Formats: sequence, C-alpha cells, structure tokens
Amino acid sequence: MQQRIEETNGYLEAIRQKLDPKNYSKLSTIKIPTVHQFVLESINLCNPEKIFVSDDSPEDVAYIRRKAIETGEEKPLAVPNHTVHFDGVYDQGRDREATKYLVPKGDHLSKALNQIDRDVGLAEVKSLLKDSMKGRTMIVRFVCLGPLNSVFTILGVQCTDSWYVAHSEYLLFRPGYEAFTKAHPTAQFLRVLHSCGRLNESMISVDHDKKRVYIDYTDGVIYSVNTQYAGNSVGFKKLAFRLAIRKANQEGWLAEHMMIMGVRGPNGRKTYFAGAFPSACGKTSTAMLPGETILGDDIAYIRNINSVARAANAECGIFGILQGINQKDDPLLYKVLTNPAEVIFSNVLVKDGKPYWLGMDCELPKDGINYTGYWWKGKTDENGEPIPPAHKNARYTISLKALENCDPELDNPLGVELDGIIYGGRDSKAYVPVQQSFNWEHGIICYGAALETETTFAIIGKENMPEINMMSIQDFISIPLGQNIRNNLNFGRKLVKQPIIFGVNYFLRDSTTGEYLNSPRDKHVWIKWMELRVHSDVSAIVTPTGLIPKYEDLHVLFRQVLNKEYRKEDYSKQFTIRVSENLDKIERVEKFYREKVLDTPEELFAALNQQRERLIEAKEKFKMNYIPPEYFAEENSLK
Ligand code: SPV
Ligand code: MN
Repeated sequence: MQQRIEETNGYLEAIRQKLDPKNYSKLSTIKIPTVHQFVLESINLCNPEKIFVSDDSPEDVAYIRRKAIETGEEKPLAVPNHTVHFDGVYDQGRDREATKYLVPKGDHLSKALNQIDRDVGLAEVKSLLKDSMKGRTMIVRFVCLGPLNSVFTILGVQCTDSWYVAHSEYLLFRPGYEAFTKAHPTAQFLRVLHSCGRLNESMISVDHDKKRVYIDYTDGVIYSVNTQYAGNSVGFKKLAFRLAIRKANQEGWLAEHMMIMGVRGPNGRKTYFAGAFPSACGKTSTAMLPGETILGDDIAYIRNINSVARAANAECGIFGILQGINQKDDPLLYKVLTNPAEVIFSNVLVKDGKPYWLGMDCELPKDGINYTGYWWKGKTDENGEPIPPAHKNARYTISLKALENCDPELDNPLGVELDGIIYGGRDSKAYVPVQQSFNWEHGIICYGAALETETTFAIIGKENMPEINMMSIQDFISIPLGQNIRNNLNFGRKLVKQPIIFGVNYFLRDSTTGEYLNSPRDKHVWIKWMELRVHSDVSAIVTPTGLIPKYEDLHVLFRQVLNKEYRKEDYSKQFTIRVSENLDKIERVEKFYREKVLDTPEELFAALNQQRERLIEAKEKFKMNYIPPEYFAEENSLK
C-alpha cells in the first residue's frame, strides 16, 4: 500500500509539471494510479503542447465541440448543431491491413487474425506516436461502456489529439469521469492512445501509409496513429470491443457485434431481440424499423443474470451509414438528420451548408466539397475512375436519445431480457430470407459460426468477395475462434430460458436473373414473424436448414405490416431450399474451420454434417435440387 501511494504521488507529481492547475485538479481527483501512469506515459511519448482533461461537465463538452470547429476538424453546417468532418481519401473505412494484434512471445492467435510480435509492434507504433502531438493539445476523456453502475459497466480512458474524436465520443458513449472519481484505486479500465499524426491544411491525416491500429491485449491498450476515420480512431468503438470480447471470454459472458431492439407483438407485447450482422448488411436498418424501438445498433454485452440472457448496449449513440437513408423509408432518422439535434456528418457532399449523401432520394448538387476537396460532377481519381459525390461509407454520428423510437430501457443497469438472437449475412445464393434454428446449438453453429458475407465498402479493400464472418465478429475477435464458438454454446446451456436463434438473409438473389428476391422493407415482416415464433403464436415448416414461415402467416403479416399483397409465387421462390448451394456453403464453412482454425469444437463439424445429411436426404426424397417450401411438412404441433 505504502509503495502504491508513493507511486501515485510519483506519477501525479510528474504530471503536475505539465498541466495547468485546473486540469491537474481534475486528474488528481481520480485516485487510480494506473490512470495517472497512462496519461503521463502518453504525454511523454506524444509530447503535446497542452493537455485538456475533460470532466464531462456541460462546459467541457461545449469546449470540445467548439474546439472541433475552431481547429477545422469539423465545419458547421446550416442547421444549428450540425457539423461535417472529412477523413482522407485512404481513410474511409476500417483498415484491416493496418489493424493488428500485438502477440507476446509464446502466445498464439488463430491464423485468420492479423497479428504482429508484441515487442516489434510496440516499438513500431511508439516510434510513429513519438512527438506526434507536438504543438497540439492532448485531450483526456473518460467513458463508461455499458450502463453506469451496472454489472455491464466497463470503464475506459482515451488520450487523443483529435477534437473530432473527443466530440464523437460524447455522442457515442456514456460519460465516465464521475465513475472514475468514485472507482477503487485498483479499478480495471481500458486505455486508448490516438493521434491523427501529421495533418494537412484541411486537417486531414496525411501519412496514411504509416497508419497503424495496434491492439495490445496483454495490457488492455489500443494504439491508433495517422488515421481519423472513427472506426479506427474512436477507440471505444470497435477497438475496445476487441478487448471486451477477451474480457467476456475470461468472465463467462458475451460481447457481440449486435444491435438490440424491442419488437412489438399482439396486445402491446414487447419482445427484445439482438442481431449480429457484418457491417453494411442491414443491422442498423433492422434496429430502426418504424414502430419498433431501438436500444442499440452495434455492440451488445450479453450476460447470464439469474439464468436469463440479458443484454445492454455498450454505447449510447450511433455511428451509422448514410447511404440509402431517405425520408420515406427512414422517417425517424431522417427527422434527426434534418433537425437541430446534434449530428456529426462525415464524408458527405456539402453544398451551401447542406449535407448530401448517396441514395437520399433527391437530386445531388453538381459540385461541392467532399472527402477529395472541391468536387464537381465528372471529377476522376488518379486511376481515371469517377469520384462519387459522397463516399459510400459516409456516416452520421448521433445520440440514440435523439431518436423518438429510442428504447426507454437504454440505461437500465440490468439490461433487457433477450428472447431472440438473429444472425444475418450477405448471401446471394443459399440461405432463405428467414429461418429458425432447431435448437441453440444448431443456431450458434449453422447460422452464427457459419455466417458468410460478401465484403462491403465499410472495410477498405475489394467489395463483393465471399468470406466467413463468424457471428459477424471475425474482424474483432481476439481469442481463438473455436473458443468463441465454445463460449457461445456454453452460454446457452447455462440458461434456464434460451433465446431462440434465427438466421436471416436480406440479400438472396434469383438464381437465374440475379435480382434480389426481397425488398429492404420485407425485413419488417421477418422480424414480426420471429416475434410470433418466440411466443409460439404460429407454427412453421421443417426444412433441412431450419424452420421456415408458412405462406399463410406471412400473407397476413405482409398485409398488416406493409399493406402489401404477398404472392404465393414470391414465397415459393424466396423459401425454396437450394440444395447444392447449401451443400457448397457447408463445404466452404468446413474448409475454413479445418484449415484456418486450430481449436474448432468437434460439435461444429457434427452439426454441419447433420445439415448436409438432411439436405442430401431431401434431395433424394424429392428428386430435385431446388425444393419449394410446399414439399416440406409443418412441425407436428405448436410447442
Ligand atoms: C462497422 O463497420 O461495423 C461499424 C462502423 O459499426 S466502425 O466503427 O467502422 O466499425
Ligand atoms: Mn459495426
């Protein structure tokens, strides 16, 4: 104890030389020596001219907002409280190549994960961070992931030289300063050190070839440098998520890339679902379906509380994709994006103080300012390719509470009881639009672990490449992949009441014309069907890949939810079981887990094998490769 106090004094004493009395006082109110140590080491490494410690007071929040504009990291737009931020041309998404785990000697991560020797990586990233804040201010911010004062709470501290990053965090995370001041000196917390690196006159990071995002899971620290894109720089989003997955693994809970929503059923009933979808596969748009409530759109913590699965949102805001958002399909979000609630737009087209994005259902201006600077229709990049007016991955950052349909349980320290879990990929060929698993194990393995998707613009690199994205956390997982499957299997086995697992696929295409078989709005019908299934209000048809809806039930729901006449032939096409495509999928999944994952549980191969056998049996029985849903029998009776 004596030694710890001396150490505390040592760090604080050294910090005192570098901070003005006001900022020093904010920091010294916190009694956690490791906080002081982290701040001091960050100062010593990055060498900022000034240090600003935010205590989350309204003045501090307003100051951060003002500085973001004063420095030019954000520009005000015509609507009050709206700003725009631009990221560099090479910094428009999460950067898989630049993002690596620091692996200490003797430790092994799955081959599928990008990694580097810890000593080598630390030396590299620290050399890039050296003096990176010279002449600038380092902002120290405290956040709370999950509701405050809750079993879900994880504390975090970030040192960054970006006012935009600090501002975004106010919208995205619950304030953590007060919790830090009350925490025990030995409290555990996550740490993020970020620097934009060298900036050009437009305040954009220029050294993109030296972009590095390194995750030191040994010490719970994230280093991010020469990048501004929020997915790489707002450390508490996807980067801390990786550390949360590790913590969850050690402590027996689940940290998931999932939205959480309340779905209304008959007689005022509300049922909570969590849903995992890879980036840009419909996660946020599902969570925001009109008439339902949104509790989270990206990261869910799920715990076993009294043998029931309960979920909380790690965040309290949204960093969402703008492409395709319009007044007709997204009325509530559109309202927030056009009214004076606080919004940070990024990588949109700006003309006369108004933001524009792709698919917003209005004519876009012929010129303006975008992520490439001044833009005009016909502007091309260095390869002669036309530059779109706004980037596909243009985003908005808002607080969830700005939305009228924000769920009232957002800050409930006990989270909400989960009745359903959804896995959704981007699969043009095999899986039907919605199906229910036979049981927990089948759902975890055949929908979760087998989740495949085609790559999208949310990640830098080639689009439309099929790949396995286990439970949609492949990009974020920092524990052996097989272990993650085992954790999920075990989590369910300890529950008295297991959530029902569903698989959805919004991207199924016609096998001959290549056209999508569903409209984006159909997902609302699927979710209402899932809600009814959770309560055993409708029966289902048993197919080799899962339980699918009956035509009659969907017909009613299409009428109720979308006021649309649902045609039998559309149902038949959408819910036809495509045997060879499903067998190919099983092959790919099996190959991935045999070749890339060393610790795959045998149960995974067994469950895939059973699915294969069911498919082959059906093919032989009906003597066809495409089996329409009418060929399969209804489950015997309601559960
Ligand atoms: C995603 O891409 O999954 C996002 C945005 O939610 S990012 O912060 O980039 O991860
Ligand atoms: Mn996400």
